[in-house]
Amino acid sequence: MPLEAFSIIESTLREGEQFVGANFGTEQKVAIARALDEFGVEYIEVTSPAASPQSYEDCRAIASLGLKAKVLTHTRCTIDDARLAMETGVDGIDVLIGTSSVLRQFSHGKDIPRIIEMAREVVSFLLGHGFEVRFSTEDSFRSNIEDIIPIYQAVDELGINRVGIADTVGVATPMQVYNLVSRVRQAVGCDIEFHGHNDSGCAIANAFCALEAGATHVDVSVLGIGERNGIAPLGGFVARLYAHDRALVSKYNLPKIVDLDNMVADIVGVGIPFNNYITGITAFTHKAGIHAKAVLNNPETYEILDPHDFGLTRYISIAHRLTGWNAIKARAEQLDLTMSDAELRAATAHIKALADEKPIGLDDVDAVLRHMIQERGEAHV
Ligand code: HCA
Ligand code: CU
Repeated sequence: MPLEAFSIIESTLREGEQFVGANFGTEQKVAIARALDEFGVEYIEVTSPAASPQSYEDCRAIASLGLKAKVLTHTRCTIDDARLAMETGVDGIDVLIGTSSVLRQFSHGKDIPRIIEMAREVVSFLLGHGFEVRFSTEDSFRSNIEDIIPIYQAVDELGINRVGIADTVGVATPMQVYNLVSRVRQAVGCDIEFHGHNDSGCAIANAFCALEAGATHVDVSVLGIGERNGIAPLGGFVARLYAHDRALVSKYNLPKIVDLDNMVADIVGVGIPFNNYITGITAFTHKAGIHAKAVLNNPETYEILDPHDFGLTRYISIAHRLTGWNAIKARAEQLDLTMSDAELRAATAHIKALADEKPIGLDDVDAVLRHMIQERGEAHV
């Protein structure tokens, strides 16, 4: 199914600020916003100006940077919050209210007719002032679908830009996301945003499925940082889109992902996980002899992502018992050692035996190769 034209709503400066390790200073926020803008995200979402006086100032600061990306802020569904958001100079305002019974009961205590009334009031107020507006139902997947569709329809009738579906607790499966987004797609004419948490590991798949079902906007954050273990990560989501069709992400400056992951990891004081999408240390490392041979012939055999498109290189690990003679041959060529196939096979057998005895490194591989040459008495430089 062809994906709709989509936009990324980058929420490192909103959802990401809800990550326990995030305590962004103004300069850090500006640096992150500029880097995201260089990458080319369509939207940058920042913390509500109602959160604190500094949040208000920072929201204004980001909105006045003159970025290519549109700047959004995020508010509760009240006229006071909406008014404050309007003052900050942002392009758009993402409004949200909890609609699950658990949130209605334990958070704000409003019933659905009252929520519809409040939504109408706040959304028409913001639209009337010329803002791009989104209305989202928090915890959509534990809300009653018969409750949330009328809410979406009510704001759609007002001419809202988009409605948001939020998997606040990371409970949804791709199939559930597909079904709910499809239902909403039939019910409203406006754009649809999806925001999904990663508590059970489905955030990227869910975001992708939302697009397949007709969503137009997807929320991500750098490294996926957010409440608890966060939301769909920018890099991983881009990897998913790239794997589907490279053309989908040709509009972005892909090598910038490395800078963004490093910058945000640094700022929030975490390491990039070894197995992270694109930027994990092992993301482009090949090991087994069969893999190494094929990758040396044509990297596409075992790579769905071309590291060069992300400004990175692949690495073939050869110093271990799973190595193969094609990989050892490539190493000999790198060292400018001319060896026969028989010699290379013998060297490979030797390296495997050595690796069975103890962990070995590239130095050991090189030593075996050089020793072989010396033994035949004709060293090549
Ligand atoms: C929050 C909730 C939220 C909002 C998502 C949205 C969620 O922490 O404020 O506005 O679409 O996960 O429901 O992040
Ligand atoms: Cu969230």
